[in-house]
Amino acid sequence: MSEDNKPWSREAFEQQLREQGQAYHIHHPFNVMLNTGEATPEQIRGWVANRFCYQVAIPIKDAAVMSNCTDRDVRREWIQRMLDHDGYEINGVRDEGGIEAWIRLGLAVGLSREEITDLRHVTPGVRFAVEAYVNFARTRPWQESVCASLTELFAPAIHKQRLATWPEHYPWIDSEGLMYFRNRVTQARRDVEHGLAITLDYFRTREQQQRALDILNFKLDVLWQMNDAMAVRYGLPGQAPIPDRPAAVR
Ligand code: AHQ
Repeated sequence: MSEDNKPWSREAFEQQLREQGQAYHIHHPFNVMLNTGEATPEQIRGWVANRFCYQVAIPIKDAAVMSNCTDRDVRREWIQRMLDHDGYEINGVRDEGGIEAWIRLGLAVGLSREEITDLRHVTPGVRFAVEAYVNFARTRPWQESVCASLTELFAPAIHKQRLATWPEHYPWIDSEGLMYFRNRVTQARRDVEHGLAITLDYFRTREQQQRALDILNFKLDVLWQMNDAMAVRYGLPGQAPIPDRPAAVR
């Protein structure tokens, strides 16, 4: 078997996955603008309102993973992701969940609950990228969707970057609004540990390992495209925004 066809060792495969972080949306100019203090309140409100479309899709995506997953042990762990986002009240223990925390972020940046939850500000490019991710999870083997979630290998860094920079750059945003990012640092680490073990176990041949890298790059495209769409709609430093398309008469 030529070197090119030999499977990578578990460690080398993990390293290949981690190297995809060079294309993570932490490096997108729109995110750089947000986290270096160059964003206007309108650009921040646009980002929060558009990212809500992604946040509410996560438990839908995870329910699609669950519906395809025949492994009870995996489902017992995976369901925690849905609870983290939707919240829960079990035997008197209550957690409002990440979606509610994201709404609080929206209120803290000056959006109303209604304009967040009715998705009126979501641009077509964000909507299509989110739908591509949900449809991937609905139609692909559950192990491939687990692999797609591994962009969260790089997520603690971006949440910590926001927590480190937003209070200084945007003192007008109540720090309570940043609770979502605080919670995600530990949740993302726990999710990635589970998802990475499944991925390293499932993708064994070199061809399968290459497929895993391709899946991760599909998800990196989803995140990158959301930022592209927000940059077009809300502008970048020195780049004028392009207004919403005319509202269809519904
Ligand atoms: O808040 C995020 C989240 O709950 C998830 C779930 C996970 C998945 O299943 O694909 N990915 C993800 C991400 C969240 N936040 C993004 C951010 O930049 O705030 C990062 C994103 C990810 O890295 O995929």
